Amino acid sequence: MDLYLLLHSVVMHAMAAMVVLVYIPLSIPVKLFIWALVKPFRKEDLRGKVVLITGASSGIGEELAYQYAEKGACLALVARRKHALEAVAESARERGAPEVIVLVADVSDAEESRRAVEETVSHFGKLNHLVANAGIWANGCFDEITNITAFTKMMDVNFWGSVYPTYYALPHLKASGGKLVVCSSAAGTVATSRMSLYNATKAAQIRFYETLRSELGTDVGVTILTPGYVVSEITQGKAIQKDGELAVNEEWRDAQVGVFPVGRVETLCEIALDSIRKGDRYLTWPSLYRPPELIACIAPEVLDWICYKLYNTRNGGRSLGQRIVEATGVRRLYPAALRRPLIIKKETRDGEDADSNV
Ligand SMILES: NC(=O)c1ccc[n+]([C@@H]2O[C@H](COP(=O)([O-])OP(=O)(O)OC[C@H]3O[C@@H](n4cnc5c(N)ncnc54)[C@H](OP(=O)(O)O)[C@@H]3O)[C@@H](O)[C@H]2O)c1
Ligand SMILES: *[C@@H]1O[C@H](CO)[C@@H](O)[C@H](O)[C@H]1NC(C)=O
Ligand SMILES: CC(=O)N[C@H]1CO[C@H](CO)[C@@H](O)[C@@H]1O
Repeated sequence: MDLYLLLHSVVMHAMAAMVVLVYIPLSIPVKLFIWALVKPFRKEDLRGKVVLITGASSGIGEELAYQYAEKGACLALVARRKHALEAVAESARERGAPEVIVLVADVSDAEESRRAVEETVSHFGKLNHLVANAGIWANGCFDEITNITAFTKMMDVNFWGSVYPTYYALPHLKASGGKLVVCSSAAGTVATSRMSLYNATKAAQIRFYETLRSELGTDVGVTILTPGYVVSEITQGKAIQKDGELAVNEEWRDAQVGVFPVGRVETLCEIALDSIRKGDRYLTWPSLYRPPELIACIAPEVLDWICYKLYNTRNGGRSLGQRIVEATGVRRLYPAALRRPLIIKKETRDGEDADSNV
């Protein structure tokens, strides 16, 4: 038995060595060739394609809807705020979407996710892309949380809220040879202080969709988006607070974002849609979040050290990051939208004003 185990171990290590020494050098020119001369000329034509986007009432989901609209796709927009969705639908029509429907659903509920997918397919007769984008954010140090059980809802929305629609959409995507797109986060690939639970929900998404991709083969393409900070209600400060309530907290947002730039959501979505149409496996934007992944892989202790130095507040209650932000006034470089206070628009399922759905 020991010998059998040893044999497998040797084979696995030899295989890894072959990948590094033989496969990588040989595949680089081929990949470069495909990247430069094949993919740019074989982008998917989206005219008449049917795309379901979750979390389309604001931020990244909203902007992706406009980008798809400009390419002539038909849209099914899903979120909980009806009025906000209807406003996005109207703009999407103006920007070229032949047909847009609005579906109010909470994606953390399996039955509501099923209904959203089925209504899309019964309306349009098919489904070509599912964009699982809906998500909520939380930041702050783990040991500052005062109501831990309130954080399970972030897993329910970010992880299960992607998995449920995916489950119900998969048969239709297989039938159309379609694509799955998931909006994870750069926080899912590298350890980032103050985001342990959020990062865990995002890492869970990545692992899930990577595994699914290996099960699906070439039937359905899977593109995993791992954006860094971009302007949206999340970076305007909307997050689950340490007591478990969803609220806007700009001070915590500043402590989190610190010196990092906050990108334009339009640029992210333009680049993301290009990537989706080319069938890329991953897209990380802004590209400054790519090197940390490499560091996390080969020297995790370096990243831990930097994060700890930048974010820990054991030295007088303000982290180094916060002190740099204050000393340099870098906050002035934040996009204007981040300096305007965000009022979370609350409404009931029927579009009435309410305070219960955040
Ligand atoms: N902004 C960033 O810097 C950044 C960076 C990396 C990754 N991301 C990820 O990008 C995705 C989109 O976020 P965003 O930045 O665009 O923030 P956002 O403006 O807050 O948008 C989040 C969207 O998700 C929807 N949503 C939340 N809970 C839902 C639920 N239970 N059921 C259905 N829809 C729900 C919201 O609509 P309703 O409230 O109307 O339901 C909203 O449309 C998230 O997965 C986020 O984690 C964002
Ligand atoms: C903690 O959050 C949960 C879920 O939101 C809630 O049911 C519970 O009442 C909260 N507990 C306290 C002590 O606030
Ligand atoms: C996928 C991944 O790298 N997740 C990271 C999330 O954050 C924790 C702790 O901060 C890290 O240990 C994980 O590696």
